Amino acid sequence: MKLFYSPASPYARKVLVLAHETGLIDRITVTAATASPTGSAAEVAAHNPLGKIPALVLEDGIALYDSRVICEYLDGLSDGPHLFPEGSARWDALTRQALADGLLDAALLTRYERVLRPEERRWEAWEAGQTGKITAALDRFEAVVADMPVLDIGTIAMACALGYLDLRFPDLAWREGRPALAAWFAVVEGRPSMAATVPKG
Ligand code: GSH
Repeated sequence: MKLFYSPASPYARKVLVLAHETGLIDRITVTAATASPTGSAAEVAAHNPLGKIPALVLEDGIALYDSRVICEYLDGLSDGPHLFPEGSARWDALTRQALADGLLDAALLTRYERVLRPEERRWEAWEAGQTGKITAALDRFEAVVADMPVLDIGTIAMACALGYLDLRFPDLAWREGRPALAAWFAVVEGRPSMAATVPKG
């Protein structure tokens, strides 16, 4: 299986962390590719019409996207631990994944606004709105972190989201006022799956 990814992409990191945790990492060949709202690598667009990464191309040429679909597919292949729980725990895990991905969507939109949009066209209220979504998601995580399972797709998504904030938004100082979340992340980022996928770029 071939994974189009970028070393800075938190969504691609989710896939890689899950692949490490389920023992599937050796079955995946990673290919670095660029993706941007203003133009993505042709090879990415050839597999994902949205031009976004991650995209996973299977042995038979079928492409899977987005990160949620890829993670669930890989989890289904796993003979070891399963990170998409069954029963009522499933909806809790999927909702935490949605919250973490939503935090990331707001962070990515802010990043694109800061880096790609010409300065004279930037809209402060719009960036403030995205930052509000990020901080509201962080506050919710602070409130629920003590009751979370050690590892499921929701906690992986959260860990990747926090790692992305450290990479791109140190100015946000997300640990301030969120001691439980900070302590949780300090432990999680020490897992071999997280240490092997520290974002760069
Ligand atoms: N919902 C998607 C997922 O979970 O995979 C989001 C993927 C995404 O936005 N990836 C970014 C991207 O490809 C890179 S981190 N951006 C290019 C674009 O927005 O066109």
